[in-house]
Amino acid sequence: MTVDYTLYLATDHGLLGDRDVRQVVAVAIENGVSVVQLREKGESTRAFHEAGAAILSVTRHYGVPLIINDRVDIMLALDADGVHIGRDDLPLATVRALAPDKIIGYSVNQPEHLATAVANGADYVGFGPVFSTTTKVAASAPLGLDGLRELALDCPIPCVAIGGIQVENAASVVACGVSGCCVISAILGAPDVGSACQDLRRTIE
Ligand code: TZP
Ligand code: MG
Repeated sequence: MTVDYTLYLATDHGLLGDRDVRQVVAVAIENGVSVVQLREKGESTRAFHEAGAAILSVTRHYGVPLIINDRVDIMLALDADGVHIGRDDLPLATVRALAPDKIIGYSVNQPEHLATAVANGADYVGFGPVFSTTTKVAASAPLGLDGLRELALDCPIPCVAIGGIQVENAASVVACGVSGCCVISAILGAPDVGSACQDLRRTIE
């Protein structure tokens, strides 16, 4: 599957509030989101799986890939399109063996992590956090634009930037050479999800 990483939305149910995740994801896709990640920190396995089934019905309808954060078991149970893992999750080589044909993303914030990702068959990497963010608990120190540029320069696979990306800084992030931007609060925290997606998409392109 060829993936368009231009505008990558990760979910956060704290930011969704009472809104129906299916509706929000549908509006986001209709206005430019090209990949969706279900990120459910602190939810039960059952609730995570249920949220995945709900979102998958929407992403399938639009032909957009759904990536599951952290949990290869839930990704396989749903037959979702891929999984995004980091250094605290199952090892990348193990995940690749379990899911030979799925999209696998790997979180990177140092050159050594990028080497691990490439050597073990990741399909794409996420570079972050680029800027400081309150969305992720215990995120590593921000890379800044210089750190991001250095990682992107040597990257032989698609890469997305994440962490504190807003419409105001998205152009400078893209200028570092990434394939796209992954955002949470710039979309889910916006008063109008559709126009936030349109503004981000236009800026990134
Ligand atoms: N990984 C690094 S920063 C981050 C994740 C999941 C959170 C990004 O959220 P936001 O709201 O787009 O800064
Ligand atoms: Mg993880």
